[in-house]
Amino acid sequence: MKTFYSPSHRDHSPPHEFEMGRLAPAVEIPERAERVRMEVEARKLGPVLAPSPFPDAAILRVHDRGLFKTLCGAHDDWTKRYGADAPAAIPSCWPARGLRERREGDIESRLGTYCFDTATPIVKGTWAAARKAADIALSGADAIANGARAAFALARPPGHHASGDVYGGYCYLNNVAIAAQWFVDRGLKPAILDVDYHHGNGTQTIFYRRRDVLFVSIHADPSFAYPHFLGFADEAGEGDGEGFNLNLPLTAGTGWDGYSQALDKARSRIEAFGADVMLVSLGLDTFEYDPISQLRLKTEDYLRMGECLARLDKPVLFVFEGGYNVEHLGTITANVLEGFSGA
Ligand code: SP5
Ligand code: ZN
Repeated sequence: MKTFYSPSHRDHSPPHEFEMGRLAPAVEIPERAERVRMEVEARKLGPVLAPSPFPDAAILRVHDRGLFKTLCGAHDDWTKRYGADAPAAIPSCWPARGLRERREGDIESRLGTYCFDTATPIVKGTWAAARKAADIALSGADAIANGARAAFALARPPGHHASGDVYGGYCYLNNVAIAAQWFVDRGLKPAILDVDYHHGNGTQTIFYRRRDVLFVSIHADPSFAYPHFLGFADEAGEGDGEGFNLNLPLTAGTGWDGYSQALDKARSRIEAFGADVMLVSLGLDTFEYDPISQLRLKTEDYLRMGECLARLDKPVLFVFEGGYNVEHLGTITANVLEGFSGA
């Protein structure tokens, strides 16, 4: 299996996020992708390749131009306003009900308009890394379109919380959605399965009114888990998209028994949809020792997850998302890939 990777992600290394009224050490850190790359190499799962450059147009099929331009210029705009040693750019005021969105305002108003949380800081290297992560996902899609049975987009920063015009949740550009749209534009019918611990609110929103892309997500119930405002079981799609969104929320503490039942439901829905290709938003924060999560998958369960995905018998593009136990992250990620390849 080909893995696509770029060292550009290392320059996206925000020291902090902001939560519970204070700066907290970031958990979405460069070491995450480095651990995974080293494990892929150590276990000889296949070549690790640099991505090819794809045009901005492939990203603008999914993302709003105002968001794209804001992300691209945010670090410059922020440091012009607050100085070269300013802390990372994080919004502190949002256009909630009754206030006006300002898509062309000053940097504070644009961060509030385009970002939904305080956990997604922008530093000097953020844009280059996010842009390259999209190239990584597109390079993986291209490998699949050229006949590969599977590819792994080792993208960082992650993407599934970013919608067409809102970023957040450590995500800036929605890598998996960009790749799915690229498949659609080549006449293919993609299904997205999101196995990250957190609901993929961005991906859901992008495809919510469409039936050409199926979105299925298995995640911790938003009644207690981030992103809190989307991901409930009654969200089935709207208009043309009705019936083409499936959320399978899980209670805290769910282990492999409950998880694999949800995986079986997801597989049947994808089978019935008749997808040509499957994209897996591969978050590894379902792990029992993840520092920010409350599901309980064990190391060996990830081998089973990979085997289970292989049973669908479709080409698969794995796109890396969350997962924050850096010590085990390489092992559990490689277990999914190896389970898939060996099955
Ligand atoms: C891609 C992805 O997995 N994004 C997850 C974003 C979750 N952000 C907020 C989680 C709040 C949990 N508290 C964490 C404490 C660590 N400082
Ligand atoms: Zn997550």
